[in-house]
Amino acid sequence: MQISRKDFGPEFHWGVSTAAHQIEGGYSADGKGLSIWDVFSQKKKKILGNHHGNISCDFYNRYPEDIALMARLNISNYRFSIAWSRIFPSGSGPVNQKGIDFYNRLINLCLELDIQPWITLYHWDLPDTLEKKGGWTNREIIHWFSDYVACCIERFGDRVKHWIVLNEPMVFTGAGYFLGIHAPGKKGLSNFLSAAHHAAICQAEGGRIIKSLRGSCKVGTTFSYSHVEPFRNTEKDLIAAKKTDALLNRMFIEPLLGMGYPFREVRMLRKIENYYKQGDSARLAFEMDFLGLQNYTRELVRHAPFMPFVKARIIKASKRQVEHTLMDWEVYPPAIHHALLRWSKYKNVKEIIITENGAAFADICKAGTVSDYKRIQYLKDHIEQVLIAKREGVPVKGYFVWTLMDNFEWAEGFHPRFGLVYVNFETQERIIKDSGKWYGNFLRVSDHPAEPA
Ligand code: GCO
Repeated sequence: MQISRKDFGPEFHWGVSTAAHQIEGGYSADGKGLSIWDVFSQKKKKILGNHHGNISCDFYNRYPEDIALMARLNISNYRFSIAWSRIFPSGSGPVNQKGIDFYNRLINLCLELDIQPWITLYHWDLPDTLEKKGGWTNREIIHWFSDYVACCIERFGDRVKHWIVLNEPMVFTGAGYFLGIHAPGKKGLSNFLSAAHHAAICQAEGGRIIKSLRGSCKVGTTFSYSHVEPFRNTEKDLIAAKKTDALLNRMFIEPLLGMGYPFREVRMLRKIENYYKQGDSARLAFEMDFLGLQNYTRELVRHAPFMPFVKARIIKASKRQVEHTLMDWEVYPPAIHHALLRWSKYKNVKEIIITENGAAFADICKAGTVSDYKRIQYLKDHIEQVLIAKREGVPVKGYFVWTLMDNFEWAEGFHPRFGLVYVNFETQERIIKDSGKWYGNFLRVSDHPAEPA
């Protein structure tokens, strides 16, 4: 199928996404406080190759060049996050004006170049001072987070029309507070359930605060979603898939939609009620203007009697010998279509934006070019699936590629390259990959003066 931007209509939002800790560097510049990722990355053997994000893409200093590059690629929406500890170095208390100044410069430059900023308030980099007080496991986080959100809206809400409260709560609570493989490296069920419940309240609370301070802003929040299927067509694998799906895909969206947590499928989740205070059930719900869907792959799941809580295990793509990315995620474009259809069946979902989709491949830079044809195919195939869903009536209103440029991929360090733009981390040189050129061409509208690349 030959697709073009026109098929999606003029209102469709096309963009790219990034996150502060993954690109900014400047980890202690101009009064910034440390975040849990700054601290976690200093510990041995937490990050592949002992990499860290202290400098990363040096976006803190090089943002003018990067935003100009975005304009050259005809990208008209830019989703980025604010580093909480740049604004509040200790998480709460006095504001760091220099941090505010940085985001003002960034927002103003985007607007000058006709790029709409979409801001994620929390993309995993909690101020470390707050972690020392328990971080997401401490119910006080609701107050800390509310103050931070209110400050951002007061300072930037006059120019930023689209706000995203949280990035993938399942991942930062699951990997950070249950498995301990992401910052802050905590483990265990009680850490997870308390962190998860407070995050679920914060996602709704954040929406309420934004709307009460600036009713004209559009508010959303994002969720990771991997379409889950049973490995074999057996009763046991089917049950395993159901439980995994509830945990991975339903645990945060359903309370927001007023449906509560999926207790029925995953019984251990009931223990989350230990962290309830009066009024919490209602407090978990909020009607967002849009929901951000972040999809990369599907998961096949089989029954595994010794796995705690879900008795299920994901079978990796490499084991199944199917096409996969460097993250060992199967390349399976219909997953995004499944996800869109499923979300459209929920009540109260007004608009869906694909806030992340993309792939890491072993990119090689040869004589100043990166021929990443696999990424081009990946993007084309996924965009096509989005179009199919749109034509079927799903209210999908935007698509953002993860990501603008190669960056710090959390526990995987700088190994997986997800960018449309190649970054040489020694020289900080940027090279537009073939996929970047392709996206720039795809986005070009005839009356647009810019030429990609
Ligand atoms: C996430 C985050 C991004 C990742 C991307 C690739 O979805 O995990 O939002 O920060 O870098 O998804 O793994």
